[in-house]
Amino acid sequence: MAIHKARFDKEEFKKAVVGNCKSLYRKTLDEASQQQRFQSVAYAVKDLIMDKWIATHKQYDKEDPKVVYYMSMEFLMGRALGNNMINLMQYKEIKKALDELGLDVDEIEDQEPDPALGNGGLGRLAACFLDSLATLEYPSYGCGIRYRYGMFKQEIKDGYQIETPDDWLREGYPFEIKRSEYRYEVKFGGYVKVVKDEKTGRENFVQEDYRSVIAVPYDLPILGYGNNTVNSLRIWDAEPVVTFNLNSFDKGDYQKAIEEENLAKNIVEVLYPNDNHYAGKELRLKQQYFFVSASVQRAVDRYKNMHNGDVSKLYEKVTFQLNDTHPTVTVAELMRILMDENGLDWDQAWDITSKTVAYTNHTIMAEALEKWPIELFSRLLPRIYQIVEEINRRFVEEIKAKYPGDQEKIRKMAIIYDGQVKMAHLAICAGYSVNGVAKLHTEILKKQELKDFYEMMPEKFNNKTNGITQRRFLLHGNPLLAEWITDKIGDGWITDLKQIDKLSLYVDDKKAQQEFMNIKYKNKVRLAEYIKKYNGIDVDPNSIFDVQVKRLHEYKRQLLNILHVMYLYNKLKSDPTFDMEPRTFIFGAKAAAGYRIAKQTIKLINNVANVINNDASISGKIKVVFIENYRVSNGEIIFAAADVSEQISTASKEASGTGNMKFMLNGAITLGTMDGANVEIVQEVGEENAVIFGLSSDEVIKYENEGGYDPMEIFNEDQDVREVLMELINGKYSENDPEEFRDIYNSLLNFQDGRRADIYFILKDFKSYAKAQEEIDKRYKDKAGWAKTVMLNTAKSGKFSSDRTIEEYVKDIWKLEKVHVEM
Ligand code: GPQ
Repeated sequence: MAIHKARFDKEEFKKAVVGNCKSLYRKTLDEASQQQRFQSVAYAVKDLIMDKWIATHKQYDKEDPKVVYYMSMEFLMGRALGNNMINLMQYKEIKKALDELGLDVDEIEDQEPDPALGNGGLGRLAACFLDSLATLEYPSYGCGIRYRYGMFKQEIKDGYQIETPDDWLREGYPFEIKRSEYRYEVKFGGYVKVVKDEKTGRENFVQEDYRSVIAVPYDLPILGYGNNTVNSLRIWDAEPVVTFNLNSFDKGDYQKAIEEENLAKNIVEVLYPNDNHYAGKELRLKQQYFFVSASVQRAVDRYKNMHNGDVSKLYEKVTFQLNDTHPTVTVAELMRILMDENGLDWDQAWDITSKTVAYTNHTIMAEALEKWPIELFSRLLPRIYQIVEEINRRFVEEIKAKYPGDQEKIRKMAIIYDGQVKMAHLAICAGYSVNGVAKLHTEILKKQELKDFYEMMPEKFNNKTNGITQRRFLLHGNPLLAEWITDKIGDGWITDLKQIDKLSLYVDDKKAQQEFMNIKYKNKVRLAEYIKKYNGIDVDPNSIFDVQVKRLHEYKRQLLNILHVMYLYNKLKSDPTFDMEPRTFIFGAKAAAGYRIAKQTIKLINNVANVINNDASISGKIKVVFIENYRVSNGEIIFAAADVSEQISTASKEASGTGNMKFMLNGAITLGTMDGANVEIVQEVGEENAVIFGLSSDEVIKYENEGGYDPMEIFNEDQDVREVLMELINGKYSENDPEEFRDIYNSLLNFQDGRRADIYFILKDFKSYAKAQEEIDKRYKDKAGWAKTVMLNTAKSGKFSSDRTIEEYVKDIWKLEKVHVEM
């Protein structure tokens, strides 16, 4: 790839910063607050982006390339300033300019709120994909929602998670631009009137008596690394149709004006903080249709403008990728626009739609499946529901034709069944591609979860193993290692991560090992300082940094981790000769606000931390730290500092995982189950350079099909496990309320609320996990062996770049062509 490095005029840049401060705040830089300085710098950087952004879209208008619209309820972007400086290839130059202005680049970057318009892996994947698309010069739009409040901020008070609103727009977000010219009306409710056109005999469907909002887009620039491509992330805000609806007021329809005002305000108010979980809230369906309708209207209009108003070949230039089922109403909305607004008949519209929409599945967790009650769905989206009904009717006919007399197939595959609209079935039926996000996950989809669909339409199914962008998670997050790697093998890895394999040559080189471990040590010092500052806890950078950061979910088994810490602590206390490498167990996780047992687990981790960290008798052999408000920005610091990457989900449950890849890239060893992309990590790095434990996915699935296993047997036979479990309810970690962790205890041992005991096989895997942890301890004692292993993890991480993932989507699904932007 030809890397393009633009001229950078340092003096001009400095002038711009000073000028911005003056025009924005009427202040000199000295007088300005840190936030105001950040804003002044950010606007100066935005200026550097603007010409490229314009040039990119001019080029797209001229060449009329095929475009992918990445439809997602979530984009977990993380901070933009540093990333933009990097992708402009001007990080050092700008840092120098800031130095000369007396500004510290780290402090300035630290002023930016993390745009956190996502929950976890799914939203962060979308952000990595946008970075790769721009870097690889593929035309694309991210389409989403401009939530007024993103992912909540987490505070820990007295060991409990407290959620506070993420008011990320309070100071104004410097990188966005409002695009009032692209406003669209989105209609909700009312009823559908059928109007017969007397001349043509055609039936037209008209929505009446509806409420509507105006969708107004804001664009965020997405910079390619070292090129002139600047794509857009388009996030939609909602405004009332008329702010004070005088018209309606005059007509006495005051109520309607108020309702529309409220609809607009509520719709984009907040991101639902659920990860891998469907809550069935009406407002959530409104959010989905809101951004989908606006995005599809815009995409169709753009296409029509470029093709004389003729939509019949839309699929040649437009493709919509559905990031899970959340935007699946895209299917029906596109049908509606093609038929009701462009006069196509059903077959024409279906032909186009089913060549335009593709679907990615991100989970097999049953509780995540979106199944809207017909009552709600049809009341909110009457015309869309009609269309879904007709899609379903035709699909059921197809099923009948293929499997005559097989009622069971219809029950399992119909889009509408049992009073519910099943979004995954709609996405699969209408989509031209269905993909999973790691090899194992896709196999499970084909063999279990979506077996019937796979049998009926095998050609649609394919795998796209997830990836991450090395620009953020190594180049920006770990500058010391990035520089060292570039010294050794050149900078090709930045846009071609496969090249990082060249480091393999150095893994037995003592000097290189020493350098690599020195960098790891410095990164551990950086994290230790962060922990001291935000947690007030002293941790030893010479101890093993053993890290589990990800959303709190039972299937991810943070509980297994902390139970093992309790077990280790018991061992240390009871056996004075027990020898272990000092270990710092680091956790970071947000729990959905309504997820009780997840919140209890956070409290448990904090209470265990409290007891252990304050026990002088173990002389600091174990420390436990819960990092508050885990998010993209502190994640970058955490990945760089980790020795051990905890990827311990119940096998079969984690579709892919992407944190696992970030740790690997930064030189940590995976301690994990054979789940999600861990399987492929082990394949790349070699079994001997990971530590694997636990049931296989086949074993888990087999138990599940047989109705589970009996954790009581383990409780009765394994004294160590029993001791730890009793400590959950004897007040050892909850002096004030011995009952505090009763739910956790029960979840492991008792059938309750219609749920089997220990459905995530925590006790079943406990012994094998403890052994794996011993293995880690043993390996760490061998310094050279350890260095080699973690270096190999970095060296063998090439496959896990989102650049590779995107190239696969482009080749197999989207069929895009690169557009090179000259300046
Ligand atoms: N994932 Cl369905 C989420 O983060 N949120 C969700 O609502 C769903 C999936 C994750 C999934 O759990 C991880 O295993 C994947 O690595 C990630 O999506 C990206 O595919």
